[in-house]
This record gives sequence, C-alpha cells and structure tokens, in this order.
Amino acid sequence: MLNRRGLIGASMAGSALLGARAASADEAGTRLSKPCVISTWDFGVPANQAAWAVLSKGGRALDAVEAGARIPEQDLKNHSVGRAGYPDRDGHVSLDASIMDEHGNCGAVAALEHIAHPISVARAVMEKTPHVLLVGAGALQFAQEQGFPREDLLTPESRAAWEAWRKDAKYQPKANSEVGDYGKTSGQLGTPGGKGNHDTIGMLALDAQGDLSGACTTSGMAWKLRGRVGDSPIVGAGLYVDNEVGAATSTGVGEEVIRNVGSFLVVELMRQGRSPQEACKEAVARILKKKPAARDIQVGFLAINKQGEVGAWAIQKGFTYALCDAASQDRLLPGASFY
Ligand code: SD4
Repeated sequence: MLNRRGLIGASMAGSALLGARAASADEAGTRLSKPCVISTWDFGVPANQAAWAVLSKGGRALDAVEAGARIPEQDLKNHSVGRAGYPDRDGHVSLDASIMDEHGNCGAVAALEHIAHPISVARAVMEKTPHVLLVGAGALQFAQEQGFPREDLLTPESRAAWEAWRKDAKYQPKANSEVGDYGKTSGQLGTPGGKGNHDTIGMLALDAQGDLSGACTTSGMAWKLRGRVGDSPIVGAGLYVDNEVGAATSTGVGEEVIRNVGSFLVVELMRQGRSPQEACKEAVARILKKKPAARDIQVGFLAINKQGEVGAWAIQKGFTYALCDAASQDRLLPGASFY
C-alpha cells in the first residue's frame, strides 16, 4: 500500500512529466475559517454572497449551496447557467445540475428544459424521490408536478448568439467541433470550457457545524449536440461530497471529467492524505496523462477539506474561483494550472 509520502511523490513525478510551471506557492492552497463557501469562476462571487447569507446565520451547507447556485441560474447576463444559458445546436436550452449533502444523499437532473432552477429540482429529486437522477422529459414532468414554473429559457440575446453561430456551424456530430479552434476563427467563445465558454458553477460549503455540501449547475457546453449531458449532473464526476473527508467539483469540458470520474478522484486523493490543492493537481494530471491532447481544452477542479483548506487546479490559465468566509466575503483567486 502506498503511504502519503509515496502518493505525493507519484504526483510530483506526474506533474514533472507535464512540465508544471506553477510556482511552489501554488501547491499550498488556501485555508478558510468555518463557515465558508467556495465556487468556480468570477460569477461565484455573488453566488457565494447568497450562500453566506445562509451560512453566517448558522444555516446548513445544503441550504447555502442551493441558495448560491440559484444566483447565476437567474442571472440573464450569464449565458452558461440556468435561464439565458446558451442553447444546444438545435436551439434548446438544456440544463444539468446535481446536489449532494453531508449524509451522502444526492440528486440530479440532466437535459432538463424549461425550468430556470435545475439545482432546486435536483434537490427535490434527492429529497422527494427514491432516485438520484432524472433526465429529459421525465425530469421536466417531475419539476412541473413539484410546482416549478415552465418557461421559455432562450432569451433574445441567447437566440441571437445561437443564430450567429449557426451561420457558420458545420453541424458535425462531435462535441464542440464548431468551437474546436477555440474561437480563433469566430473570435467568439474562446477555449472550450475556458473563460468566455464556461458553463458551470460548482459550489462547495462547510457550515458552522462542520458539515459539507455541494452543488453544481450548468447549461453545459454551448451549441452541444441535442441530448448531450456533461459532468455536472453525474455524481462523482462534476460533484462529490464525503463528509468524512472533503468535497470537490469541476468545470470545463465534461467529457474529460466523466472519463476520469474527476470529483470522486479528488475526494479519494484527499482521503489518502493529499491536500485539496495536491488532489486537484493530480486529477488534472490524470486527464492529461490519459489524453495529452486535452492540453488544448480547459478542465478545472475545486476542492475543500473538512479543515477548510481549499485547492484548485486547471489545465490552462484562466480558471478563477471565489472564496468567502467571515474574514473575506468576495475573494477571487486564479487557479493554478499546468499550461
Ligand atoms: C459541461 N462542465 O457540461 C460543463 C461545462 C463547463 O466550463 O463547466 N464548462 O461539460
């Protein structure tokens, strides 16, 4: 059996192979005080504030992450989560979300249309059904039975962006083939999964009782094939919480995360003694080792352990994450990366 030292040694060897450029300070991660909440991307800052309103009153991490995730879901300027999310290649806004609590309960929805708050539907799946994941028409039917309003989520702005994309789109049945040059031709979306084409809020909270929960919600990759489901609603891929150890979430090209069961891997690495930062780094290294071409796309992991230590690592520069505890409400940090 490998001890902690052996595992870290293996990680460093893997990182060296990848030509890691991150400074040693990047290895350290950050420590927050309890309660605290962290989220992916710049839009995590206002989301964290909504979560903080729950946490600062002694509320449960689960309530905090749901409240926080609902902020970008309802933000009409955010074209990557919830209402106003960019549609699939056929013009359907199709949402994925998952949520997980301190008891290991989880719920998720995938390819859900017409409901602006998939994170709350995911919570309803967790709390009101014997199931974990509902998809498509069944998820919509369930949401409506639960009283969630049905609405048209494609805003005029998102429709215009989709129509502009359609002019040149080749409709190849391949994930994100149309943005495969990372926006060099169109100048529009940028690196798949990167800033400008990022699509997920992953949020992790540690409450005053020391309990962890997580939420992850997205409209997925813009212009995806109809029916495509990413990592965000796949428990273990886009999100995983183990209240004994820590929690992790991911953003970026979900196919690469699913292949490596990324968030579960991060949590298991923390269980074996890695810091959140080391665990995120190793999970990204695993993706790159299996598929070196993944250096051209973006995947980022974010993690927290029971002690409030936080870590993040991405394939490329540009990943940001937001942190919030009593000392600092709106901190935004760049994620360390291999390239
Ligand atoms: C997905 N992981 O559907 C999401 C998208 C994302 O930054 O987070 N992009 O694959």
